Amino acid sequence: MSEPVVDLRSDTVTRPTPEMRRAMAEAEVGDDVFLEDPTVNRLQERAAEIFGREAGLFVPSGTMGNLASILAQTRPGQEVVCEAAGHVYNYEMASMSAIAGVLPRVIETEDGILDWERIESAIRPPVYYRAQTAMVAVENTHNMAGGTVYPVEVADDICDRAHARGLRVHLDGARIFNAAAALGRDVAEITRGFDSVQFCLSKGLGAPVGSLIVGSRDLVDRCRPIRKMLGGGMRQAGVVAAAGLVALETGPGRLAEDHANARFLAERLAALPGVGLDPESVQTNIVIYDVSPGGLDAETFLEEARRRGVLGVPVDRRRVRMVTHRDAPRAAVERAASAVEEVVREAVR
Ligand code: TLP
Repeated sequence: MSEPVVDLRSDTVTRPTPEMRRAMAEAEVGDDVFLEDPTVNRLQERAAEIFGREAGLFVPSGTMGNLASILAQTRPGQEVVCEAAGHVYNYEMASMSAIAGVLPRVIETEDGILDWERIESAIRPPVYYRAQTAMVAVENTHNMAGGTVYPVEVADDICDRAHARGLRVHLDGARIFNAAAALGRDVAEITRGFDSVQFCLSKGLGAPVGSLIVGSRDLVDRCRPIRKMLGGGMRQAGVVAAAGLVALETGPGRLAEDHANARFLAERLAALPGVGLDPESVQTNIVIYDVSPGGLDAETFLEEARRRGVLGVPVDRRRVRMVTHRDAPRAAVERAASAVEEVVREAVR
């Protein structure tokens, strides 16, 4: 029998565990548009508690969580400062412009990590004939920079100084639990300065669906009607929230294993002459590497890897991303490393 495919395209590919499926089958439900789903309410309260905030809102996706947070805190014609390789700017269908009517003002960085100095230089002067900066959007971990983590002091500094300038600060914390695991800190501590925090249940935490926005009660009260407007008012959503609760309680504690597997993969690949990668740069569960030193482009490389039962995604023409997660234990990651070694060796032969 052939071995199962090792799917490292994303940590979104994880399937619900038997415990999640049981919780889903047994979930107590009601109509969440009437605010009457007890499981959704429990998930929202628990998320708020974990993040040390007043309230939480369950949304169908990280994309909706980011957009609702932007809509709630900006007006059309204003600007949002964000990092050039960030998710809100590149992978959300330009929704901040198409729907919220705001203009992204992007800053390029090497590692995805913004700092106040760079942000400040992108803030518009307060003259009536210029678009005004309303918000800074930060991504932690930074996906396409390779899962990089914000030092807590840098995130705090951005929030403090942005607030002093009257700006809102949103955190796309799709993988904030990975950042917390890498830093050995609580999510509440590392997100305390942000006005709105979006985090995903359906990535490394392993739930099938869903994200939360956490923040003040006022923020959540503003986001709820926006969620409805965007078509995200769900009815007996407790069925999925139940899996989310299991993910929230059991997911964070095992992320260190994904990080160790990512580092293992990175070290194996960095040893190959055909791969450009510094394993020290891999801080969490995302490994991005350059296959061009071996004379390959990302698409050709990925096709060859697929033929050997290993999946990743292209980042650009030269670089490939592989993400470790619960459904790819060490043995699977070892197989992935061996397959990549074979592809690269054959290419450089
Ligand atoms: N990221 C996906 C793809 O869209 C790229 C992935 O495979 O990594 N913020 C960040 C930082 C994300 O990485 C993602 C998903 C989202 C937001 C959006 O979450 P969903 O997919 O739930 O809308």
